[in-house]
Amino acid sequence: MATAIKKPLTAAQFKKKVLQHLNFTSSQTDYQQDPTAVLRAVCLTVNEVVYEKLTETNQYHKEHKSRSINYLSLEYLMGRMLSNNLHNLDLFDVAQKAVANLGFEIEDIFEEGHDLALGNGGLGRLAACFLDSLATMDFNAVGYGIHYEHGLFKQQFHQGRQIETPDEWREYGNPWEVCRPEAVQNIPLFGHVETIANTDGSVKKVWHSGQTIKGVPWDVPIVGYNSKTVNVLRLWESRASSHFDWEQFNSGDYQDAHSAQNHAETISKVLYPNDETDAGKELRFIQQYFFCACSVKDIIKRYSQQHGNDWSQFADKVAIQLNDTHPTIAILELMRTLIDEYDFAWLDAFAMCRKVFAYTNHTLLPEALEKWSVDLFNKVLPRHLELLFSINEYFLNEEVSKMWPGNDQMRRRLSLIEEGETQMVRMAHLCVVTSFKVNGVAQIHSDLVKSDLFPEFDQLYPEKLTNVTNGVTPRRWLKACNPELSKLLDSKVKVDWAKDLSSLSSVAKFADDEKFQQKFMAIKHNNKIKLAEEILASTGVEVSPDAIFDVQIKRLHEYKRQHLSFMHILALYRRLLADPDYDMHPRVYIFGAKAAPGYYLAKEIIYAINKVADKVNNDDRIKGKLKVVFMPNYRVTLAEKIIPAADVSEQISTAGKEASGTGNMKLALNGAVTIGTLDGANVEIAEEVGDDNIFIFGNTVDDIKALEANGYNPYDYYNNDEEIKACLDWLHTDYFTPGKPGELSAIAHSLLDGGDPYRLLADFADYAKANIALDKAYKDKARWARMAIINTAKMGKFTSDRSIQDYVDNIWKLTPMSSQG
Ligand code: NBG
Repeated sequence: MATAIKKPLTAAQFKKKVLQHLNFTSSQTDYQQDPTAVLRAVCLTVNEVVYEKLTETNQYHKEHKSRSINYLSLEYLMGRMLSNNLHNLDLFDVAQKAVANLGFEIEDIFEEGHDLALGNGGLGRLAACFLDSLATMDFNAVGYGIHYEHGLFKQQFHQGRQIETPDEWREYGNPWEVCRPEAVQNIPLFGHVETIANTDGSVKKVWHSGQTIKGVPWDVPIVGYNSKTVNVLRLWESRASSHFDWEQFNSGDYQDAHSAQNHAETISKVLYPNDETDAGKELRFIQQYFFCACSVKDIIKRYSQQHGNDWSQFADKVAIQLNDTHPTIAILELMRTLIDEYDFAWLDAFAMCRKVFAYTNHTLLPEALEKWSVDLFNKVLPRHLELLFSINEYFLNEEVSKMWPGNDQMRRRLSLIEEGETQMVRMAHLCVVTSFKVNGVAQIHSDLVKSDLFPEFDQLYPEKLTNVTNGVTPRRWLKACNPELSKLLDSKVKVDWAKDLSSLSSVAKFADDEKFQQKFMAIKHNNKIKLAEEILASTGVEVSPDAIFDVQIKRLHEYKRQHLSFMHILALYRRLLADPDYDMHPRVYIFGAKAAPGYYLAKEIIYAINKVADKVNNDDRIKGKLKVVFMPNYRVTLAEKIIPAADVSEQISTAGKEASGTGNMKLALNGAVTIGTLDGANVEIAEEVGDDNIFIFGNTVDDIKALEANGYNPYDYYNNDEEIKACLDWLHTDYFTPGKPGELSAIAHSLLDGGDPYRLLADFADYAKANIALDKAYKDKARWARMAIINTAKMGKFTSDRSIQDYVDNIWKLTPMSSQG
């Protein structure tokens, strides 16, 4: 199993197959004019290899009755698939040659592909990295999610403001997915519960649903890197169960005949575009239930195919990971199924759930901790609500009251139901109570989950709360996106670093080697030239690859503090205006970020950055020392272009707010040096690279707590720091928005009268100071090269393979294919 896989096709064979697909699948003989047709034919060719391996993988796990991990996530940010699949199958060179023979550059063919953007940000991209690692490490895993018709919106800027347009990723089909009619599920919703008395005095509950939705699965194959495995990502699409009402249609009521179908199909129509916060909408709740119910039914079906009606091994064979609280209803669905459909006793069903589910927490932000009203639950899922109440009763009486006898306050605090004007269900509490493990996503975050978020639960269940630090796949985030650097690393590292990332640490010994430094930095420079071209094409701004490329790419959120960097840009601009010879190496600030469409201040921040960019980029007085670009439509594919070209990685969230971050890992892996706070995984990155190779600044979690205990007042900073005052006052003028004073005031308001909720002003001075140190370090070429090399060399810990191994060892207890014999 572990041996290298032999190339399944030669370039000549590959080309022949592509031509066959062009001829016989697409009937496209005039392909020279049609790179899209070539892309499709190449994908179909790759699929021949992929599906053969998928069949073998399935066969193997069937024979071995392998334990499986079932990853439930409402989001998967897959990006494009072709380049990744070619690398993972070791067919990249073959395909490149074959396509060149047909008269195309492989990169141009890639450009024809759509991103699978079925996610918002970190959480969705993490799920995608985990699927890559699970397949690479030969684990039996299925990802479950929703087949959204529209993924994350496309972003454009109109006079500096964000405009959203729908994402049409599969308008003309998606070559990577296959529909599985044999695995369709029917999902009941609404209705009421009937209580039927049995002759023995017990009762049976029967849920009479008001509507049934059909769940149609689409499978996207997940190809492991240099492994035997192809797993699947199974995405559910909703359809009306009775497809079309012909009777109604024949009676002339055309509109109504359609409406049930439209209503049902709405469920998988669109991804909710909120990153950390939740909309709390009925449709979102139904989305969650729909996909959980389809997935639980599918998991049970797969199990039954091997074990029939013998439930004794279920918990040994099945683990279900909940990616945040979004799929929590899966717990109640399994409870319901076991009790109502398989006659389990309540306690046995509950015990089973507690052996099967594990939950990952991805944020401490209170607004992101999901709550659903009891009324909504009752309307959509009346039977599940009953079960929820029964779990709560058991939990409060048998566990909370035994641990804290007579403590009603504790019962109220821990209850699965929040009492108030409207009763709300606390989904995170249900997760913690019913899961066998709960993990945070970086050490500092997991510590805060224990100490600040769930301290009582940690007392109640001492072994349950744990940490698994996030990671990223080095296949996509180094090998595929940065081919030149990958080749350089290949020349120095004897083993396959893409599968064993810690082996890169051996490169650290070349950190002071002048020749190696030159090669490393020449690659960075080339990548910067390419990005400069992309910047020119997408923003019209010309930037010099000799400048520092300072990158901040992530969702737009106040806690991530893009506006801290923005404030610092204003400060630099002021310094340059006051003294055009102000000593700084030229710097290009590169932003990429989408704001949730309803997030007012986030959109104002985008607007402000764009307006300041217009001014700064066209101001000859500052001699091109400062440039600012906001690249539109940030997404996985754009990240793959920006990251290899970054010199500086901005990771400047308020300490305690960013659970982990994963962009921080990708950037450092590609030789960018971090300027960041002691937050999320930055803390562990600093431990790995050492203090000399990172710029840490700002208040720590404890400092922030102390600041708040003393009564935080942003005006203290405004009144005492001339630069802060000048920059904030500037925003009220029309300097950046001629004729329209005050257009950028919203940021200043939020930082002053709004109380500066993310303590930006408290970190400003130290951030500015760290930037001076950074500027100085960059001017020393050898020193900077050393820092960049060390960053790449020391990222071994942050491969998602290590994260998955941690999950496997501490939570899932799986055995890979290779070790099962
Ligand atoms: C995000 C955190 C990030 C973290 C990713 C992946 C959500 C709700 N949370 O810090 O903000 O890296 O999850 O764990 O998207």
